[in-house]
Amino acid sequence: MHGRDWDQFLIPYEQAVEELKVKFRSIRSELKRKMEYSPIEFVTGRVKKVSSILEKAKKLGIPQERPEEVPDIAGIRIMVQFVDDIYRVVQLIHQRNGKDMTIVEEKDYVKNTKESGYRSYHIVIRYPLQTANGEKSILAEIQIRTLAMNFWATIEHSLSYKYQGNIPQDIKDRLRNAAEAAFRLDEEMSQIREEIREAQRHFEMKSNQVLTL
Ligand code: 0O2
Repeated sequence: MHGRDWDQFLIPYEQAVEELKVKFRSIRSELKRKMEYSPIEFVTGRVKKVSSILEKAKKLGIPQERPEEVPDIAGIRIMVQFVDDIYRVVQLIHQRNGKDMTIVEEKDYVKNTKESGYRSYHIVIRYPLQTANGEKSILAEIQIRTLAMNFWATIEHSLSYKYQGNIPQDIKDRLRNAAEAAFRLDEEMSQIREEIREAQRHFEMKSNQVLTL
């Protein structure tokens, strides 16, 4: 595929990322407006770069002429405050299964931490789109993680990029320690979750009062 073909190929993936961001952000704002607890803190999304698609296809043994089999060309990330919230979001996605999305694969790297120290919950979905040329469905990956997991993964990802995947052993060891610290932070926060939630509710109610004055 050449430049313009890739541009065309990526159009539905861009559309899927935009639609999925709107859908998950809407869940957050709907729950907030109903003064209910939202397990979703914030949502981001990206379309994978062409060079990364080709690299990933190679790694997964996918033929270059079938890039649509790469599962995470469209990627959505949902950040939550507490580990329990990850499973609440997973439940929300299960409820949508067979409706506006179909679950293809799930990987729980929260319970099964990766060798690197990486933790997150991954769900690959098949997502149908209405395009100018009719219906088309594509694969998308949803990653769900706490703020602490996201902090660690973002730092580790940039170091991995800097060292082209070969992070020196001493830095790897420190990253594993940092992952352990992030795990403990999540545990500590979960212990005082109710205390934190009460403070946040109080704060939100106060800000709403100021806004309506
Ligand atoms: P990018 O730039 O984020 O898109 P693998 O591909 O072998 O690492 P696996 O088990 O095939 O992982 O899983 P999956 O579900 O496809 O997850 C791959 C994605 O998860 C990665 O995408 C990362 O986003 C994230 N991820 C997995 N392992 C790690 C890790 O050790 N550190 C960090 N920071 N992220 C990880 P890409 O395509 O590698 O990168």
